[in-house]
Amino acid sequence: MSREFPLERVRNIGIIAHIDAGKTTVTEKILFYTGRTYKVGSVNEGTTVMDFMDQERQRGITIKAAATTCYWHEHRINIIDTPGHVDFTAEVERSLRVLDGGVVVFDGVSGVEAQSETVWRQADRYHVPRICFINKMDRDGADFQRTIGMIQSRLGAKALPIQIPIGSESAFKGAIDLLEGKAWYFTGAHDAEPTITDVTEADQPAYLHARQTLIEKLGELDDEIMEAYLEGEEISIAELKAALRRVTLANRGVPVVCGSALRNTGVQKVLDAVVDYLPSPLDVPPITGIDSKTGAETTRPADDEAPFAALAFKVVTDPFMGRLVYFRVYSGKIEVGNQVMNTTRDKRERIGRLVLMHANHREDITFADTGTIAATLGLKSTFTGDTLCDPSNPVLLESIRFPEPVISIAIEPKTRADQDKMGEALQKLTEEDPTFWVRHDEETGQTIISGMGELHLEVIVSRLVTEFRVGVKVGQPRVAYRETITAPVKVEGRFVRQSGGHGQYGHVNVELEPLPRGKGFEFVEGIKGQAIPRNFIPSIQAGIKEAMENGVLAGYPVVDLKATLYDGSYHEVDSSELAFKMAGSIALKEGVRRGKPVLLEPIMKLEVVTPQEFVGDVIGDINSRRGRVEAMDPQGDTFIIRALIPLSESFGYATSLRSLTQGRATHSLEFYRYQEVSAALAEQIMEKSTGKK
Ligand SMILES: Nc1nc2c(ncn2[C@@H]2O[C@H](COP(=O)(O)OP(=O)(O)OP(=O)(O)O)[C@@H](O)[C@H]2O)c(=O)[nH]1
Ligand SMILES: [Mg+2]
Repeated sequence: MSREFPLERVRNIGIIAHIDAGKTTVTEKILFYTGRTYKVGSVNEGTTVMDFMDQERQRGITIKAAATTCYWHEHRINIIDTPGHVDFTAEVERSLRVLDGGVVVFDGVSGVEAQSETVWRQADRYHVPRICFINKMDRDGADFQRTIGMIQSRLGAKALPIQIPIGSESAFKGAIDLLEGKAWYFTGAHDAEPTITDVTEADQPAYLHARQTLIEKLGELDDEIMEAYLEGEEISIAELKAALRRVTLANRGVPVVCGSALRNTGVQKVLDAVVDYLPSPLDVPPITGIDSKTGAETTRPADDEAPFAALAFKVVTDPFMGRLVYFRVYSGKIEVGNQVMNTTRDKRERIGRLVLMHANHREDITFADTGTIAATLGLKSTFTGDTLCDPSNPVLLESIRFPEPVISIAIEPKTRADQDKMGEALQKLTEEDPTFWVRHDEETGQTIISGMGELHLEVIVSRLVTEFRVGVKVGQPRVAYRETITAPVKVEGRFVRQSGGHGQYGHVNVELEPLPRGKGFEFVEGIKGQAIPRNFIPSIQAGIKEAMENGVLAGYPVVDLKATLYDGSYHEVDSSELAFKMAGSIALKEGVRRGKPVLLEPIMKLEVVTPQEFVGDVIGDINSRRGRVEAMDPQGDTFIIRALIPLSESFGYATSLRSLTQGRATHSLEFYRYQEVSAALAEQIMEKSTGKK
């Protein structure tokens, strides 16, 4: 079967940005202009297609990434609209993992905000080529050039404006296309066609200057343009576009366009730029994975005829339909009824139904070919990050890594009936969200839920109540502290029992050393000779790991240490895996106790954008929360304050900032790193947590 859309005419893109930049508004307008919807959805009126969850519509923010497909100039564009709030970073992470290109949206007034920087770095990590859309050009204080400057200075990107705005703020009318040399005027009405005219006399100097600058900048990044430029040749529009495409695909530069999604200005030009400059599945390197038969690294080409390989990136439980597994096909093709191999879990699954997702609507399809982002119903054992592939050509693709939660609260069911429902609901929620963890505290009997921030947990609790109809009581937020050692130690772990008949014998010598922050756990097997038979070593490692789950100071997980097993002994008859596991655990506990243990607390990166008059109050408040101001930059009429602040001091920050600044400042909080807690404070924390336990 030939493809409806040749691969070179497919685009898989994500809309990424800081909270409130206008991603969902842009996406809604894209749906309208591509003919996907007949009415324009509005974030403010709660009528969006993409933000369809109750929680999203009520709060006016995106919580979950939503996918859709539309068509523009004979190209098929699969779009994922992602949330901007950092608490939902997992949604951005998994989207970037399966997308080929990104549209980064900026608020023309605030420019590059904290979370834009975070998603930009995430996109860098996945080598995702992107274009920038400077939105909200209609707002008071919008400034195209300043935002371009910030893209360069704050993101270190080579910004290549391919437009300049016509007018600004309330007089914003459209943009001049620097390649075509045409002016695009928009009336602001959603159903009016743009008027395309020659550049006016008055705008000529600005246009010519900007065009010249673009060609020079492009020349620095592309040899062909440089040559033509030096030869003094006239460079055609097609040549300029081709060069811009090369530069964008190689991640050497980013084309920039502008507009106002709310005022229906410039969105069509964003679509043009997506088609012109963002990659098709053929433009990105073939996906690499591990050949399950040989264990060697292998690749899978973007080709319908190649063996099927796909990555599951999202699981959603639909109350009516059951489990929906979203996946991206990297190679080959799958049809309804086919068997696939889940190489991550070594399980076979049958594809019962295939659907294309349009936010929460499903369109049944009979097959999914290379480059498609689709979902399937009925898979039982497939989870986020799993590989699905052709059973006769098994391959394992790299999974998706997610950050660990930093904040927890205890929740309790209100009634007995709520108890069972709560367990089931939490199970579904953890399946959907890899940054949401649930744990049962043995000592207090409480259920502890953990997530990325206060808003994250607040949304989960609201969903429990409204979506799953579970009555719950919620405790105070708690910090996910960690423990670690600060000095190297050598310790012995012995687990020896002689109780007539068969005894137990495990004996290990382990050296523990501190590792730098964020390094986790490392195990080194350094036994000389045959002190312990090899088959017991995995048990020792498992014993150490298990003991690390509960530290010695206040029972928090132990992190950032290296354990070297350097000696030990065994008994011909009495040694067992269990005995060695116990010995490993004993050694670890003893080692941590003697290795000058300390408590670590999560430190958050805080960024506040505030009118100048409140700068003093905001800084005073940060200082009183054990925070440290790192930088303060004026930006237009406002100030950006960057600070580090312990998570434990950040609870309720949104409310207190609102009252300090009459609601005129915005902020974002994001996990930065773990840091040692002072001895005095550690004392208090230990008292509290051991008291509670
Ligand atoms: N003035 C103006 N407001 C806009 C524009 N685009 C969006 N907005 C408004 O900005 C607010 C946020 O828009 P959204 O589209 O929800 O932003 P978002 O980036 O999707 O936000 P999150 O998904 O929560 O990160 C809404 O009130 C929009 O109406 C624009 O071009 N001009
Ligand atoms: Mg949104």
